[in-house]
Amino acid sequence: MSEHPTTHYRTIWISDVHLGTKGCQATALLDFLKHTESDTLYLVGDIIDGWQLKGKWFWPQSHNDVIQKLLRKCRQGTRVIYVPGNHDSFARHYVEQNFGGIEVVEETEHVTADGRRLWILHGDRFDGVVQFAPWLAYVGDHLYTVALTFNMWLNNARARMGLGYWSLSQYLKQKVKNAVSYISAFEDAVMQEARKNNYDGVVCGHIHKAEIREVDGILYCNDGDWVESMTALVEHEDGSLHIVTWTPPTVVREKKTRRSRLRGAVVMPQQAEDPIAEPVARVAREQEADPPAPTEETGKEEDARSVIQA
Ligand SMILES: [Mn+2]
Repeated sequence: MSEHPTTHYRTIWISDVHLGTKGCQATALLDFLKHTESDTLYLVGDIIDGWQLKGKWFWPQSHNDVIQKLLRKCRQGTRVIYVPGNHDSFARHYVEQNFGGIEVVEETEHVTADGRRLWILHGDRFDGVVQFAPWLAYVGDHLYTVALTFNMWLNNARARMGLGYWSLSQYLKQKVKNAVSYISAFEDAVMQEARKNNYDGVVCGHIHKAEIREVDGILYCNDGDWVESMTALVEHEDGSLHIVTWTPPTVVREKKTRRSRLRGAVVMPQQAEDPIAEPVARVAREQEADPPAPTEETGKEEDARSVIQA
């Protein structure tokens, strides 16, 4: 049982849930969805991880429950708008259609109660203009502690093999530094594009880092993720925006459910497993994408194209 009362917001944004992966905090998200209500709920991409599901099937009951909860909210009158991301780009085939009332759009606009026009998109289209791998932001963090121990072991081994000292922690520190510059480069690129398109601000996900900040009159909001930070962006009745960090109830360990038993219960479009869907969508994006003019730091177009996908 959780001690959270039900809270009503004008709008809620969540993204980067990555249903279908072990990292997904479905139980915490379910708790959040049970205790919050909104006129509009935006699903800002990477809700279902089609990339992972293509490889190894992982779909416990709680992941199904999240989908059912979203559909139930829709039936009960919440306007649910789904803006697919790069991990669930299969859903981009359903743009302008709906799944059980959930509207699917490539990107959209939201007007706050106080009249600000916000651009709603996942954010992966900026991968082409921003270098470095975003996953390093949190992988680096955890790995760093482990690295200190591992480094000792590694260098003992290297010494035995007659090799010189090599600092893994230094290497990782550099990676973390790159991740930090990745995040600020991403935020800058998104804000620059929002300004170009005459929006007052932008709400995105993708980099798993919740944030609200304003730079020169442009509002940048990122709703974070449900893999690690368990965050959502909310709009109150007066139009003010806040990040909610959800403290999950006591974590109940989930039993891995058998694939055969679950197959029939999964609510998912068949295209999720279509190996062509993702490459096609990626090519289409690359062709369609109209990235902002390269700046000095991100000027090398060719290098930028080969960036690891978030
Ligand atoms: Mn993403």
